[in-house]
Amino acid sequence: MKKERRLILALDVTSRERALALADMLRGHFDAIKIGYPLILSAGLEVVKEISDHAPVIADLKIADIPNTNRLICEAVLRAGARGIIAHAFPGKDALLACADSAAESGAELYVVTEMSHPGALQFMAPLAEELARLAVDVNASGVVAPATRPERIRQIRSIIGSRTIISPGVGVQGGSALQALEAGSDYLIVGRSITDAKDPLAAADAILAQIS
Ligand code: BMP
Repeated sequence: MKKERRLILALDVTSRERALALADMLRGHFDAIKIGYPLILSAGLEVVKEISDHAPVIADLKIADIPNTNRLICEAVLRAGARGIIAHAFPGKDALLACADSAAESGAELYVVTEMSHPGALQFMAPLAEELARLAVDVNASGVVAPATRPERIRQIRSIIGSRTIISPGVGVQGGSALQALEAGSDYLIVGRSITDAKDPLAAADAILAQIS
């Protein structure tokens, strides 16, 4: 992923046609497009390749299984054309290493979830987030996912992961501020509904770009 716009589009729509139309309309506004279960389960795995024609795809499958299953999931989605994958660290080092190895074999990026952006993440994830970030460093992940809704946590996680990449969801609909997340040390903002559900997605994307540039 080339750091130009500092924006990643979360394309959580369930229609292949709508997804492709948005990817086309918003071409050049994002450094990558993140797609996950909503689109892949609705449109099929081939949609990874189709979206890749517009921007590098990060497959957000939040992989969280035993090492062998993790490897099979990673290989399937990387073979389909994903350039990045997102995995959970809580299943432990061996499970996360399976993802790291698969990503490395494909020259793809691995992002590890630390603390999620929604309120419920405070229940189980927040107390473990720093250990999860350390595990991301241990397996040599490209970066981590850290919440734009809690910029102070981005700052803390940055102090653990050094120069690795931080990608941050939670801007807009979830209440996070784009500027505050970047100021706290995030490299890329992940933005979905504020753009995809807007009457004019192009204008909404331009407005965020203007705000952060
Ligand atoms: P939205 O901007 O519409 O809230 O979308 C945020 C995107 O980031 C969604 O795809 C969601 O699954 C993802 N995400 C998140 O919101 N918080 C996290 O902690 C991790 C995520 O991947």
